[in-house]
Amino acid sequence: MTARRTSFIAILLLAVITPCHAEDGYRLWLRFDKVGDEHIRVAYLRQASRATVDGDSPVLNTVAKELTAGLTGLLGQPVPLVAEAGVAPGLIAGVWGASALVARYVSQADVQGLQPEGFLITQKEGQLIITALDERGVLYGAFFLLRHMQLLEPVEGIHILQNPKVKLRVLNHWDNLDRTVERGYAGFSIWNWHELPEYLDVRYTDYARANASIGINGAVVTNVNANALVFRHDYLEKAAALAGVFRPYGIKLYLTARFSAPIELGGLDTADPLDPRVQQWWKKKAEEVYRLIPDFGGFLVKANSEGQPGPQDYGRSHADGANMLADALAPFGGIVMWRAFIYSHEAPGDRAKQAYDEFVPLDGQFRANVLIQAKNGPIDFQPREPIHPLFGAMKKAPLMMEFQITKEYLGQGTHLVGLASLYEEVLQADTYARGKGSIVAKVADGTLYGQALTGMAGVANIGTARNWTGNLFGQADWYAFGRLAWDPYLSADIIFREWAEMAFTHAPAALDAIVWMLSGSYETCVRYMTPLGLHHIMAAGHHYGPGPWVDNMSRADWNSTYYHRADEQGLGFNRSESGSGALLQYAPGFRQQYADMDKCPEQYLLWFHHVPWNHRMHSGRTLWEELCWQYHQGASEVTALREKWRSVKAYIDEERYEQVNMHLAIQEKEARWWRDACLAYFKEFSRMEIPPGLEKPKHSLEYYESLEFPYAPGIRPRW
Ligand code: BDP
Repeated sequence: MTARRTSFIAILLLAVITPCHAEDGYRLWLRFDKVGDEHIRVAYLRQASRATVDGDSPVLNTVAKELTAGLTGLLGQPVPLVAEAGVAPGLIAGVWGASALVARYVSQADVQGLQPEGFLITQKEGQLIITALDERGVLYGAFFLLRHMQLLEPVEGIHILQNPKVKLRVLNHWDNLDRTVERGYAGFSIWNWHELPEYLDVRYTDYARANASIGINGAVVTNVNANALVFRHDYLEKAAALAGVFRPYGIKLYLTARFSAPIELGGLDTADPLDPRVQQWWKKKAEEVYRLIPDFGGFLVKANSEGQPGPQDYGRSHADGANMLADALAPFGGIVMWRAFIYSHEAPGDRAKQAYDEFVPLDGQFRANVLIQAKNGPIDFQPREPIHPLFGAMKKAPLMMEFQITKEYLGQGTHLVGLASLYEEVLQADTYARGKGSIVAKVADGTLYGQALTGMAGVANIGTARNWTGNLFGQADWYAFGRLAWDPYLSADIIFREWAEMAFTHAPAALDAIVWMLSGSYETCVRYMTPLGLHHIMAAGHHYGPGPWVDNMSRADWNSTYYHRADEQGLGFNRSESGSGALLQYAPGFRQQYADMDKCPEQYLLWFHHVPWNHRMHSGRTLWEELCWQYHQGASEVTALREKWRSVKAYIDEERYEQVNMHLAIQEKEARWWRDACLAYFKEFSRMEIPPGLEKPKHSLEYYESLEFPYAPGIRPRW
């Protein structure tokens, strides 16, 4: 090959892989750029160059809008909406039973197996049909088809029937009415209460469509640390305006209910759930809410936890409190999501045991429209926790999984950590509640005990940042949550690939690299933050960065030292039978795996055991050596992440490339900070040196302890 030809080919190649316009991440995974592969584009054109949406309603109009816009983008030419696709091949969407046009092609037998919100996509007599038993199903079918095409999958002979496995797929916004976001790392709240209800920011619509595209059907728009004010009529009108934007996208609006609202807002002298005046206040409030928002979803409640008011203030139980609210909502079809994230003021024994101790005895006492919402682990969204003992233990009340999408304890806004791996690990974990195979996904979808009402919640990572999530890769976590709420059995790697392909590129080399980054990043983060079952060793307050030395908080169980229990003998929290006994809250099959220090899977070793520093690990290293090794390994894996990202530069637009690049540089620095600060601290107890070949901490322990971060999100500067 001549030099001229080589350089010509190089220029050509460059032209093909160099994106022509800058991107800022706003479009998320819904970019719908023209399909580059001509064969595939022509095949799509043959089938979907025109579309008919049979029916006229807000949701079906959304279907029409999304299909025509998405297809127009993908096909690179206007895809008109026609009255009837008719003779020539086209796309038809409509509700089965309501659409005569759909009925022409799809029989009763074809829709066997469809459930509410599920959809069928099939090809009949040259027509591509999307149908469902209800409008939401058609909407999800439309978005599924668009994703299918974004992923360049063939439509020829397509036949897909899907039902959501979980009924309530809900984002929890920890957004305050003053627009600050508790544990939010992407700017301020997107809800502009000041300008609502008149001004409807286009973001509300874009937010709703992003959610609908992944099957999310509910949004709690206010913080669990709730403000009663949101139930004042003017606020409710504002909330109603938001609900109006969400409705055509199949999303219900929910609010957090402050338990003491009857006092603060209603002027009563009590919020006792058994007091008829209190019950009446909530009933009236529910009526008012439903007058304004006829499809209002219900309440999310944090009660008697971290200082929030609750039924126990009046000597009543969680069931009394939840049922009172459930009764107020029941006439309108509303539900209560009652949180199990509670730990008492008195802080007795092991905090990990408290939710189980309080909730299991109440199982069977909750109304049918109450779900118990539990975090994935028994403490608090730590980088890695064993599953919450409530999973599998609540046999009657539906247990709703709460994942954190915002990365409060996993690097906040600066770290790339693919949370789908964490979610997958939890959902695939075996509770052994009904023998082997009783995995958490079966609790989530209700099949373990046959619960009809099921739900999954994710604490949102969305804010005013132009790219929605601040850290661009946070979009993958939002996406993953939606996909897993729809189907908790999906694998993380499939989700990573879908997202990377839609958000970035089809180029195999780049795609492999991005998926590689995402799929290893969770383990990496655990290694440089809390390896081997360590937990809750972050800095106090803002939770940014390491703080294993924290020991002066007002509550014992807010201190890191309470959790790691480092001493001259060893490290870790003995939760076995000889310790706090937390392990006994799990089913026998589960217990067996963790009871013996020598056999306990090492990822949870220090969660369940206090382990001598010279304990021999599976690797042959001592605990101390292994700890050092894990921290170093984690930090060096971040360096590898950075290198990998560099390898995709040619395939990514400059703007997003740089966004990620800058964050990775911070992550690398912070991973080393975690490593060095933690090892400098634990070294004081092990009294052993950092093993040869591994870097020693850069600074003294005093240095790490002295660091302050007045600018960290979630803290008010003191100066
Ligand atoms: C903790 C957060 C705190 C939340 C709490 C909760 O630090 O801000 O209010 O969880 O879930 O992790 O209620």
